[in-house]
Amino acid sequence: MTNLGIGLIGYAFMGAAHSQAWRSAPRFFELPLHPDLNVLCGRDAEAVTAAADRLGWKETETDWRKLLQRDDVDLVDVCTPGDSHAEIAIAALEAGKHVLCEKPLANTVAEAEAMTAAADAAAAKGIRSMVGFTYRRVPAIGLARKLVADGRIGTIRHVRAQYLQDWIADPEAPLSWRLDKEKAGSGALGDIGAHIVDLTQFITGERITEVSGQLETFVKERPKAAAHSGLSGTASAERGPVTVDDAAVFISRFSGGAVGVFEATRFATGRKNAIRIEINGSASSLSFDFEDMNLLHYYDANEDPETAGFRRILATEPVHPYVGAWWPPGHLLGYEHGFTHQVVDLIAAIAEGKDPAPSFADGLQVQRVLAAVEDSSATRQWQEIPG
Ligand code: 4PW
Repeated sequence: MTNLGIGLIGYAFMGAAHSQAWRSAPRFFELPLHPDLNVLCGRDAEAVTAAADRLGWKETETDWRKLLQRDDVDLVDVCTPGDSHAEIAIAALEAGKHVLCEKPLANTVAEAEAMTAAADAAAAKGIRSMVGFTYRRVPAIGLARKLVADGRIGTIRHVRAQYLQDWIADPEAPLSWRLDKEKAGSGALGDIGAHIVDLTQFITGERITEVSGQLETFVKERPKAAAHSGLSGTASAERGPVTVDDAAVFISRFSGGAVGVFEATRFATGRKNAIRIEINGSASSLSFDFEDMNLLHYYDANEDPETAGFRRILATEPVHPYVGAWWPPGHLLGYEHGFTHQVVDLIAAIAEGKDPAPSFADGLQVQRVLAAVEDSSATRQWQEIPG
């Protein structure tokens, strides 16, 4: 079997999640190419070496430009904050490397446009790119999309989506790069709102065409971080400004005529990673919550009213997307499995010479929705999404 040399940039929360995906994919799925965890890249030599040992990488680099020059790297996996996505991804594509880039694709529409142009040029030479909207790969989400595509939901009337976290509800929680506009582009809007924009469009097969939104920053100043790990950190004595939104809410129209209500916040006290999506159609409804991610709730409006009601579908059968490669029915999957499914799909697309989804063009479209929400909040006007 041919090998696919992987170079991963970044080794914090997302880098660790991607590392385990590259490692576990060939252990559970039959793959046309074998991913080799060749190089892990980070700026701090000591820290990246320790991370490489822990996460299973053979070698390290401290300069991503050197990573792009290596012959043992066929694919560059970008797990850095958003401010470096465009520069790294475009350079990698130009160097002839396939690219997997974390979401949101970029910090601005202009960057996302440049990345999409680079991806299109690279695709013409057989170089593939994908943006990491990993929740698409949750089996219950794949099932929801299939039920919509099979016509089981009928005409979609309502799309309701929330992404709720609470890791900065405490006003003394320290500043992380995710609260810095220069690094992250936006706050809850881009970090987690981007996921529900992508997921609702993925499930419904419709595009968001227009939005009216409101952004809010509840806590304007916080302690600077002394150290970080994942979404938590240790506070230092110094304070600094929060330059992004803490919460983003918006209503929308979809291309098929549905109306949408969206909410993304890290201030939903008690909600840790609740991605809640409900779709109401003319024939039935679907409901999902990531905090119970193996379940899809389904209501069939054609059932006998005496016994009709939402029923729970445990999406752990071999007929459900990706599940057949894992455990017997009822043996649940978790957060990390989505990342494994993501690289499985990417490797398949590379081997088949096809463009994977979600593409950089899909990432650009999400970026346009995010920008429209920001514009709408600033102008207090509805904003159309171009294209
Ligand atoms: O992409 C998202 C993040 O940036 C994640 O899926 C969860 O929220 C975990 O971190 C943030």
